[in-house]
Amino acid sequence: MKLYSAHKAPNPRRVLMFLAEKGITDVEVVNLDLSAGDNLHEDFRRKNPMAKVPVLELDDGTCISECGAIYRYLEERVPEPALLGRTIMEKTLIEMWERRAELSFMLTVGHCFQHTTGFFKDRMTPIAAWGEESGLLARQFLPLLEEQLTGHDFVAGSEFSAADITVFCALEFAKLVGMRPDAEEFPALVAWYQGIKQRPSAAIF
Ligand SMILES: N[C@@H](CCC(=O)N[C@@H](CS)C(=O)NCC(=O)O)C(=O)O
Repeated sequence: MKLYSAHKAPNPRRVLMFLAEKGITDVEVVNLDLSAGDNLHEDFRRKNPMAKVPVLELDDGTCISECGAIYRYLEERVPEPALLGRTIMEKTLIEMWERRAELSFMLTVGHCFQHTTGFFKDRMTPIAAWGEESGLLARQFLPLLEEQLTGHDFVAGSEFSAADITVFCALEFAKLVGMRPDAEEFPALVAWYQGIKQRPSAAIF
C-alpha cells in the first residue's frame, strides 16, 4: 500500500496516527509538496479527483480518499485494536463524534487557516471575513468537547477511537491560527489533550 501524504498536513496526519495505533507498517508514505501544487497535477487527480491528500493506494491500484473511508478500509482489514467501535452503540457514537469533529472543527479550523493566511491563494480566493468567522465557529466546538470530556475518558466514550484522532489532529492544526484551549476554561479538554500527546502515535507527523 502507498499513502499519499504531505508533511505537517492535518488530514494525512489523521491517517498516519490511525496506522500507528493499528500497528500497520507495510505502507510506503509518499509526501507531496502541497504549496508547490504537487496535488493539482493530472496524475494525482487520477488518484483523487478532489486533488487532496490523504490517498491510500492499494496494491491493485484502487485509490481511497477521504479519511473516514480510509479509516473504514483499515479497520476492516485490521480489526484490532478497534478504532471505530465494536458494539452497535460504540460504532454509532464514534461515527457521531468523528463527523462532528471533522465537519464542525477540522473543517472550520481549515477554513480559518486558508482564508486568514492565504496559504492556498494560488488556487482559491481567500476571504478574510470568512476566515475570521470560521475561527469563531471552530471555537464554538471547544465547550462541546469540554462537556463531553468531563465524565468521559475519551471523545466518544470510555475507549480511545478515531474520534480522538480527528479532534487531536484538528487541535494541533488550530495552533497555527492561535487557538490553544486554556486549562482554566477547558480543564477536561486540556487534560485529555495532554494524555493523547503522550501516545507514540501522536509523535508521527
Ligand atoms: N475531507 C478530506 C479533506 C482532505 C484535505 O483537505 N486535505 C488537504 C490537506 S490537510 C489538502 O490536500 N489540501 C490541498 C489543497 O487544497 O490544494 C479528507 O477527509 O481526507
